[in-house]
Amino acid sequence: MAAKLLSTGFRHSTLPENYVRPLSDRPRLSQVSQLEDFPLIDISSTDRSRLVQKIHQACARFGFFQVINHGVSKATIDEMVSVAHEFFGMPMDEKMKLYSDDPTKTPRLSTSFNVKEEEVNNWRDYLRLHCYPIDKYVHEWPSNPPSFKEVVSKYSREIRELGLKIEELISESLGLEKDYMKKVLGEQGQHMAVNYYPPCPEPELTYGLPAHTDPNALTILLQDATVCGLQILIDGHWFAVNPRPDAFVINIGDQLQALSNGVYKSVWHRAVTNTENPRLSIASFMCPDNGAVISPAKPLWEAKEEEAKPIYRDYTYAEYYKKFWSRNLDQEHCLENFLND
Ligand SMILES: O=C(O)CCC(=O)C(=O)O
Repeated sequence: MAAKLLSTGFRHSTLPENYVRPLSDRPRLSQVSQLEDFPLIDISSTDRSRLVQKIHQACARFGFFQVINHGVSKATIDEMVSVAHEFFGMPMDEKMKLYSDDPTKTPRLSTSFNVKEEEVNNWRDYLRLHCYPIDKYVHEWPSNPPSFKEVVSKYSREIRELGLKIEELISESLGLEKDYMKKVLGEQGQHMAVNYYPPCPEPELTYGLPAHTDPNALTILLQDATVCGLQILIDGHWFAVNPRPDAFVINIGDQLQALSNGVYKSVWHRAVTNTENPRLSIASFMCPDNGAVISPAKPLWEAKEEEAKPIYRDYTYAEYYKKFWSRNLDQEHCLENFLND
Protein backbone atom coordinates (compact mmCIF):
# COMPACT_ATOMS: atom_id res chain seq x y z
CA MET A 1 0.00 0.00 0.00
CA ALA A 2 1.67 3.26 -1.14
CA ALA A 3 -0.30 5.51 1.22
CA LYS A 4 -2.34 4.61 4.26
CA LEU A 5 -5.67 5.91 5.45
CA LEU A 6 -5.34 9.22 7.27
CA SER A 7 -8.59 9.05 9.24
CA THR A 8 -7.04 7.25 12.20
CA GLY A 9 -7.54 9.99 14.76
CA PHE A 10 -3.75 10.33 15.06
CA ARG A 11 -2.55 13.95 14.90
CA HIS A 12 0.71 14.26 12.96
CA SER A 13 3.09 16.99 14.17
CA THR A 14 4.91 17.21 10.82
CA LEU A 15 3.86 16.32 7.34
CA PRO A 16 5.10 12.88 6.25
CA GLU A 17 7.48 13.17 3.30
CA ASN A 18 5.25 11.43 0.76
CA TYR A 19 2.76 14.33 1.05
CA VAL A 20 5.25 17.16 0.54
CA ARG A 21 4.83 18.93 -2.82
CA PRO A 22 7.82 20.35 -4.69
CA LEU A 23 8.34 24.09 -4.11
CA SER A 24 6.90 24.96 -7.53
CA ASP A 25 3.61 23.22 -6.75
CA ARG A 26 2.34 24.43 -3.40
CA PRO A 27 -0.96 26.11 -2.49
CA ARG A 28 0.53 29.56 -1.62
CA LEU A 29 -2.42 30.17 0.66
CA SER A 30 -1.58 33.80 1.37
CA GLN A 31 -2.13 34.61 -2.32
CA VAL A 32 -5.69 33.20 -2.41
CA SER A 33 -8.47 35.81 -2.59
CA GLN A 34 -12.12 35.87 -1.60
CA LEU A 35 -14.54 35.81 -4.52
CA GLU A 36 -16.88 38.75 -3.90
CA ASP A 37 -19.26 38.20 -6.83
CA PHE A 38 -19.57 34.42 -6.69
CA PRO A 39 -23.03 33.66 -8.17
CA LEU A 40 -25.74 32.69 -5.70
CA ILE A 41 -28.85 31.47 -7.48
CA ASP A 42 -32.30 30.97 -5.97
CA ILE A 43 -33.36 27.96 -7.95
CA SER A 44 -36.97 28.15 -6.76
CA SER A 45 -37.47 31.40 -8.65
CA THR A 46 -40.59 31.47 -10.83
CA ASP A 47 -39.03 34.01 -13.19
CA ARG A 48 -37.69 31.33 -15.54
CA SER A 49 -36.08 33.60 -18.09
CA ARG A 50 -34.17 35.54 -15.41
CA LEU A 51 -33.13 32.27 -13.77
CA VAL A 52 -31.90 30.86 -17.09
CA GLN A 53 -30.00 34.08 -17.75
CA LYS A 54 -28.29 33.90 -14.35
CA ILE A 55 -27.30 30.28 -14.99
CA HIS A 56 -25.85 31.29 -18.35
CA GLN A 57 -23.76 34.07 -16.86
CA ALA A 58 -22.50 31.85 -14.04
CA CYS A 59 -21.58 28.91 -16.29
CA ALA A 60 -19.87 31.06 -18.91
CA ARG A 61 -17.91 33.18 -16.44
CA PHE A 62 -17.14 30.87 -13.52
CA GLY A 63 -18.24 27.33 -14.41
CA PHE A 64 -19.35 27.33 -10.76
CA PHE A 65 -22.31 28.70 -8.81
CA GLN A 66 -24.19 28.15 -5.58
CA VAL A 67 -27.88 27.27 -5.38
CA ILE A 68 -30.28 27.99 -2.56
CA ASN A 69 -33.91 26.91 -2.10
CA HIS A 70 -32.83 23.77 -3.92
CA GLY A 71 -35.48 21.38 -2.62
CA VAL A 72 -33.15 19.03 -0.71
CA SER A 73 -34.45 19.04 2.83
CA LYS A 74 -32.34 20.23 5.75
CA ALA A 75 -33.05 16.97 7.58
CA THR A 76 -31.69 14.96 4.64
CA ILE A 77 -28.54 17.08 4.53
CA ASP A 78 -27.96 16.98 8.29
CA GLU A 79 -28.38 13.19 8.38
CA MET A 80 -26.02 12.75 5.44
CA VAL A 81 -23.31 14.86 7.08
CA SER A 82 -23.72 13.11 10.37
CA VAL A 83 -23.55 9.58 8.90
CA ALA A 84 -20.46 10.57 6.90
CA HIS A 85 -18.72 11.77 10.08
CA GLU A 86 -19.75 8.56 11.83
CA PHE A 87 -18.34 6.53 8.96
CA PHE A 88 -14.90 8.12 9.07
CA GLY A 89 -14.91 7.90 12.87
CA MET A 90 -15.29 4.11 12.83
CA PRO A 91 -12.39 1.91 13.97
CA MET A 92 -9.68 1.20 11.41
CA ASP A 93 -10.37 -2.52 11.09
CA GLU A 94 -14.01 -1.79 10.21
CA LYS A 95 -12.99 0.78 7.60
CA MET A 96 -10.23 -1.35 6.10
CA LYS A 97 -12.84 -3.89 4.98
CA LEU A 98 -13.71 -1.40 2.25
CA TYR A 99 -10.18 -0.20 1.41
CA SER A 100 -8.94 -0.42 -2.16
CA ASP A 101 -6.41 1.42 -4.29
CA ASP A 102 -8.02 0.17 -7.50
CA PRO A 103 -9.78 3.19 -9.09
CA THR A 104 -12.17 0.95 -11.02
CA LYS A 105 -13.58 -0.61 -7.87
CA THR A 106 -16.71 0.63 -6.11
CA PRO A 107 -17.59 0.96 -3.43
CA ARG A 108 -14.14 1.74 -2.20
CA LEU A 109 -12.64 3.55 0.71
CA SER A 110 -9.36 4.99 -0.40
CA THR A 111 -6.94 7.78 0.25
CA SER A 112 -5.30 10.62 -1.70
CA PHE A 113 -6.51 10.42 -5.34
CA ASN A 114 -5.02 7.55 -7.33
CA VAL A 115 -2.27 6.13 -5.13
CA LYS A 116 -1.07 3.70 -7.77
CA GLU A 117 -0.34 6.48 -10.31
CA GLU A 118 0.76 9.50 -8.30
CA GLU A 119 4.19 10.48 -7.00
CA VAL A 120 3.04 12.73 -4.15
CA ASN A 121 0.02 11.85 -2.05
CA ASN A 122 -2.86 14.12 -1.01
CA TRP A 123 -4.17 14.74 2.48
CA ARG A 124 -7.56 13.13 1.94
CA ASP A 125 -9.46 9.91 2.58
CA TYR A 126 -12.58 9.25 0.56
CA LEU A 127 -15.41 6.85 0.16
CA ARG A 128 -16.59 6.36 -3.40
CA LEU A 129 -20.02 4.93 -4.17
CA HIS A 130 -22.25 4.32 -7.16
CA CYS A 131 -25.70 5.66 -6.36
CA TYR A 132 -27.89 5.06 -9.42
CA PRO A 133 -29.88 2.97 -9.89
CA ILE A 134 -29.96 2.69 -6.11
CA ASP A 135 -31.48 -0.78 -6.09
CA LYS A 136 -28.56 -2.07 -8.12
CA TYR A 137 -25.88 -0.73 -5.78
CA VAL A 138 -27.30 -0.34 -2.28
CA HIS A 139 -26.51 -3.92 -1.26
CA GLU A 140 -22.77 -3.29 -1.74
CA TRP A 141 -22.63 -0.06 0.30
CA PRO A 142 -21.19 -0.09 3.82
CA SER A 143 -23.43 -1.78 6.40
CA ASN A 144 -21.96 0.39 9.13
CA PRO A 145 -22.97 2.79 10.55
CA PRO A 146 -26.34 0.95 10.58
CA SER A 147 -28.29 3.96 9.20
CA PHE A 148 -25.84 4.45 6.30
CA LYS A 149 -27.86 2.83 3.52
CA GLU A 150 -31.14 4.49 4.41
CA VAL A 151 -29.63 7.95 4.83
CA VAL A 152 -27.49 7.85 1.69
CA SER A 153 -30.39 6.48 -0.41
CA LYS A 154 -32.60 9.37 0.62
CA TYR A 155 -29.87 11.94 0.03
CA SER A 156 -28.99 10.49 -3.39
CA ARG A 157 -32.59 10.52 -4.58
CA GLU A 158 -33.11 14.16 -3.61
CA ILE A 159 -29.78 15.18 -5.14
CA ARG A 160 -30.63 13.45 -8.41
CA GLU A 161 -33.84 15.46 -8.72
CA LEU A 162 -31.86 18.65 -8.20
CA GLY A 163 -29.20 17.59 -10.71
CA LEU A 164 -31.76 16.82 -13.43
CA LYS A 165 -33.49 20.14 -12.78
CA ILE A 166 -30.22 22.03 -13.14
CA GLU A 167 -29.37 20.18 -16.35
CA GLU A 168 -32.69 21.36 -17.81
CA LEU A 169 -31.87 24.92 -16.86
CA ILE A 170 -28.41 24.57 -18.37
CA SER A 171 -29.88 23.22 -21.64
CA GLU A 172 -32.21 26.18 -21.83
CA SER A 173 -29.44 28.59 -20.95
CA LEU A 174 -27.55 27.43 -24.04
CA GLY A 175 -30.65 28.03 -26.17
CA LEU A 176 -31.24 24.28 -26.51
CA GLU A 177 -34.40 22.27 -25.88
CA LYS A 178 -35.06 21.79 -22.16
CA ASP A 179 -34.49 18.03 -22.43
CA TYR A 180 -31.40 18.25 -24.65
CA MET A 181 -28.95 17.10 -21.97
CA LYS A 182 -31.31 14.41 -20.76
CA LYS A 183 -31.50 12.91 -24.25
CA VAL A 184 -27.80 13.17 -25.07
CA LEU A 185 -26.45 12.00 -21.71
CA GLY A 186 -28.69 8.91 -21.69
CA GLU A 187 -29.51 7.03 -18.50
CA GLN A 188 -27.12 9.00 -16.31
CA GLY A 189 -25.17 7.33 -13.57
CA GLN A 190 -24.65 9.02 -10.23
CA HIS A 191 -21.46 8.65 -8.22
CA MET A 192 -20.63 10.00 -4.80
CA ALA A 193 -17.32 10.91 -3.22
CA VAL A 194 -17.46 11.47 0.50
CA ASN A 195 -14.23 13.36 1.15
CA TYR A 196 -12.63 13.57 4.56
CA TYR A 197 -9.67 15.88 5.09
CA PRO A 198 -8.17 15.45 8.57
CA PRO A 199 -6.39 18.39 10.21
CA CYS A 200 -3.05 18.72 8.47
CA PRO A 201 0.17 19.73 10.26
CA GLU A 202 1.51 21.76 7.30
CA PRO A 203 -1.25 22.94 4.93
CA GLU A 204 1.21 25.09 2.95
CA LEU A 205 3.09 22.01 1.75
CA THR A 206 0.32 19.82 0.42
CA TYR A 207 -3.22 19.57 -0.97
CA GLY A 208 -6.37 17.82 0.12
CA LEU A 209 -7.03 17.48 -3.59
CA PRO A 210 -4.77 19.18 -6.15
CA ALA A 211 -6.17 21.23 -9.02
CA HIS A 212 -8.43 19.17 -11.25
CA THR A 213 -11.51 19.40 -13.39
CA ASP A 214 -14.36 16.93 -13.06
CA PRO A 215 -14.69 14.30 -15.79
CA ASN A 216 -18.47 13.98 -15.51
CA ALA A 217 -21.36 16.22 -16.63
CA LEU A 218 -22.36 18.09 -13.48
CA THR A 219 -21.20 18.07 -9.85
CA ILE A 220 -23.30 18.94 -6.82
CA LEU A 221 -21.11 19.59 -3.81
CA LEU A 222 -22.13 19.77 -0.20
CA GLN A 223 -19.38 21.53 1.73
CA ASP A 224 -18.76 21.35 5.42
CA ALA A 225 -20.83 24.27 6.73
CA THR A 226 -18.06 25.68 8.90
CA VAL A 227 -14.68 24.71 7.46
CA CYS A 228 -13.29 26.35 4.32
CA GLY A 229 -11.23 24.46 1.77
CA LEU A 230 -12.64 24.68 -1.76
CA GLN A 231 -10.82 27.00 -4.17
CA ILE A 232 -11.40 27.69 -7.86
CA LEU A 233 -9.13 29.09 -10.56
CA ILE A 234 -10.46 32.19 -12.32
CA ASP A 235 -8.31 34.12 -14.80
CA GLY A 236 -5.17 32.47 -13.44
CA HIS A 237 -5.87 33.35 -9.80
CA TRP A 238 -7.09 31.12 -6.96
CA PHE A 239 -10.26 32.14 -5.12
CA ALA A 240 -11.81 30.59 -2.02
CA VAL A 241 -15.43 29.46 -2.22
CA ASN A 242 -16.50 29.75 1.36
CA PRO A 243 -19.34 27.53 2.55
CA ARG A 244 -22.93 28.68 2.99
CA PRO A 245 -24.87 26.23 5.14
CA ASP A 246 -28.03 26.50 3.02
CA ALA A 247 -26.36 26.14 -0.39
CA PHE A 248 -24.94 23.52 -2.71
CA VAL A 249 -22.00 24.36 -4.92
CA ILE A 250 -22.64 23.36 -8.52
CA ASN A 251 -19.95 22.98 -11.15
CA ILE A 252 -19.81 22.24 -14.83
CA GLY A 253 -17.90 19.05 -15.61
CA ASP A 254 -15.82 18.28 -18.69
CA GLN A 255 -18.79 16.76 -20.55
CA LEU A 256 -20.86 19.94 -20.35
CA GLN A 257 -17.87 21.95 -21.53
CA ALA A 258 -17.68 19.63 -24.55
CA LEU A 259 -21.44 19.68 -25.22
CA SER A 260 -21.49 23.48 -25.00
CA ASN A 261 -18.60 23.62 -27.48
CA GLY A 262 -16.49 25.41 -24.89
CA VAL A 263 -19.06 28.13 -24.11
CA TYR A 264 -19.28 26.80 -20.56
CA LYS A 265 -16.12 25.98 -18.64
CA SER A 266 -15.17 22.98 -16.60
CA VAL A 267 -13.02 24.98 -14.23
CA TRP A 268 -9.94 23.91 -12.28
CA HIS A 269 -10.60 23.58 -8.58
CA ARG A 270 -8.80 22.15 -5.58
CA ALA A 271 -9.25 21.47 -1.88
CA VAL A 272 -6.77 22.74 0.67
CA THR A 273 -6.34 21.68 4.28
CA ASN A 274 -6.04 23.42 7.63
CA THR A 275 -4.31 22.69 10.91
CA GLU A 276 -7.34 22.91 13.20
CA ASN A 277 -10.40 21.08 11.96
CA PRO A 278 -11.29 18.04 9.90
CA ARG A 279 -13.26 18.99 6.80
CA LEU A 280 -15.94 16.96 5.10
CA SER A 281 -17.29 17.46 1.60
CA ILE A 282 -19.76 15.31 -0.29
CA ALA A 283 -19.58 15.45 -4.07
CA SER A 284 -22.36 13.95 -6.19
CA PHE A 285 -21.42 13.46 -9.81
CA MET A 286 -23.99 13.20 -12.60
CA CYS A 287 -22.31 10.94 -15.16
CA PRO A 288 -23.37 10.30 -18.76
CA ASP A 289 -24.27 6.76 -19.70
CA ASN A 290 -21.07 4.93 -20.71
CA GLY A 291 -22.29 4.58 -24.29
CA ALA A 292 -23.45 8.21 -24.60
CA VAL A 293 -21.77 9.90 -27.54
CA ILE A 294 -20.55 13.33 -26.49
CA SER A 295 -20.23 15.97 -29.18
CA PRO A 296 -20.62 19.74 -29.26
CA ALA A 297 -24.34 20.51 -29.68
CA LYS A 298 -24.96 21.22 -33.37
CA PRO A 299 -27.17 24.28 -32.85
CA LEU A 300 -24.23 25.94 -31.08
CA TRP A 301 -21.97 25.88 -34.12
CA GLU A 302 -23.88 24.77 -37.24
CA ALA A 303 -25.83 27.94 -37.91
CA LYS A 304 -22.97 30.23 -36.90
CA GLU A 305 -20.46 32.00 -39.12
CA GLU A 306 -18.54 29.98 -41.76
CA GLU A 307 -15.48 29.12 -39.68
CA ALA A 308 -17.42 27.99 -36.60
CA LYS A 309 -16.87 24.33 -35.96
CA PRO A 310 -17.06 21.80 -33.17
CA ILE A 311 -13.97 22.23 -30.99
CA TYR A 312 -14.07 18.62 -29.76
CA ARG A 313 -14.31 15.36 -31.64
CA ASP A 314 -17.06 12.85 -30.91
CA TYR A 315 -16.27 10.25 -28.28
CA THR A 316 -18.10 8.01 -25.87
CA TYR A 317 -18.15 8.74 -22.17
CA ALA A 318 -16.57 5.32 -21.54
CA GLU A 319 -13.57 6.35 -23.67
CA TYR A 320 -13.24 9.65 -21.81
CA TYR A 321 -13.52 8.14 -18.36
CA LYS A 322 -10.83 5.57 -19.08
CA LYS A 323 -8.48 8.29 -20.29
CA PHE A 324 -9.22 10.45 -17.23
CA TRP A 325 -8.35 7.75 -14.70
CA SER A 326 -5.18 6.72 -16.55
CA ARG A 327 -3.61 10.12 -15.83
CA ASN A 328 -2.44 12.10 -12.87
CA LEU A 329 -5.11 14.42 -11.54
CA ASP A 330 -3.20 17.64 -12.13
CA GLN A 331 -1.98 17.08 -15.69
CA GLU A 332 -3.33 19.04 -18.67
CA HIS A 333 -7.11 19.48 -18.98
CA CYS A 334 -8.26 16.01 -20.03
CA LEU A 335 -10.48 17.53 -22.76
CA GLU A 336 -7.34 18.60 -24.59
CA ASN A 337 -6.93 14.97 -25.61
CA PHE A 338 -10.26 15.18 -27.43
CA LEU A 339 -9.78 18.34 -29.51
CA ASN A 340 -10.63 18.31 -33.19
CA ASP A 341 -7.64 18.74 -35.51
O1 LIG B 1 -13.64 19.04 -1.10
C1 LIG B 1 -13.94 19.86 -1.95
O2 LIG B 1 -14.38 20.97 -1.68
C2 LIG B 1 -13.73 19.52 -3.41
C3 LIG B 1 -14.06 18.10 -3.75
C4 LIG B 1 -13.81 17.76 -5.18
O3 LIG B 1 -13.39 18.58 -5.95
C5 LIG B 1 -14.06 16.40 -5.67
O4 LIG B 1 -14.47 15.53 -4.90
O5 LIG B 1 -13.84 16.19 -6.90
